[in-house]
Amino acid sequence: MKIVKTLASALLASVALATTSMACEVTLKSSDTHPDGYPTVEAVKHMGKLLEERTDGRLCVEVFHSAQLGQEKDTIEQTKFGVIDLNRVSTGPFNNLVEETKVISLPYVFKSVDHMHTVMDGPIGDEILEAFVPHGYVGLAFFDGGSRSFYNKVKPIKSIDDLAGMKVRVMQSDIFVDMMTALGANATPMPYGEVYSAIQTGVIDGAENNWPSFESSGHYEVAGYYTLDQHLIVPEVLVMSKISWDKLSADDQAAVRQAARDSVPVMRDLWVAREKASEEKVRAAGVEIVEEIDKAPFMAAMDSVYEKHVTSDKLKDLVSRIRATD
Ligand code: GTR
Repeated sequence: MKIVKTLASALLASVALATTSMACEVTLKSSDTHPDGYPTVEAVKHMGKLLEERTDGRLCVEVFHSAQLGQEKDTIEQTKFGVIDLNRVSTGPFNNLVEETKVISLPYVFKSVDHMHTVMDGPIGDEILEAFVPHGYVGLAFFDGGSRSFYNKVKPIKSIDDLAGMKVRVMQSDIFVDMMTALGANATPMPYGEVYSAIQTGVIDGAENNWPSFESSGHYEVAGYYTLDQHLIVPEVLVMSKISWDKLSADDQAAVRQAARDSVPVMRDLWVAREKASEEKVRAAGVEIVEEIDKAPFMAAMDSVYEKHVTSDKLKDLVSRIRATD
């Protein structure tokens, strides 16, 4: 009896598999460092549903969440080689590869999240998406990453002076290393997935991120002080491997691009809700939050970062156009 049951379920499973692969001629493999349910993961799943409907099931997307395919820097490389088709990452780890992404990773370059939306939804956003192509990626859409602030396990940061000598993890980009140096701290670039245990064991004192990442990563469990200095508003990006892209017909390419664009408003709604829920969870856990902080000295300290990184005419022009956008 047991054997019959096992055989029957094996048969059912193979029928299910066959149905899936018959329905989807091409299943695009998509990477995300965040867990299932996180706004970026859900937005790419939504994009996949739209694509499946609009191509009569020819194109599907499978999202590998929770860094199943690796940490961001490694997945960015694998995407270039077409091992991964789609990748949702912060634009930070792209800074050393695609020069134009540097301008949207600069501290305090955006006045607010609304300002970031206006810039990224307009011609500057399109120009930066285009800039990925010569490097082996097709930029499809920008997602939200809220604003990032400092957290640590040692003490509440109430001014720049409190950061002096602190070991703070940053994303792997020279801009963020220089940002921490300018603030008098010791920058430790490391992959996101290593941050929890690095704080726990004291390898670093803290890191920086938005509410949803601070919460979903569990970093708030080991870093009890969060200061809302909002030094970075870094958009996130969904890219496709140019190798995978070139295998698609022009119609399918257009469908991918449109589905990605249509996932943006969905992502933004999910983001607003998740920010609120994460904030509530972190506050309820007893994390000490420094709400009011004079940002002026933090902003003034960033002059050296701009001087070092905004050197070409192209980047200077982009920065001044971002600043001139209302
Ligand atoms: C998150 C972002 C991730 C990753 C992470 C990090 O806010 O969504 O893509 O970049 O930060 O700090 O590495």
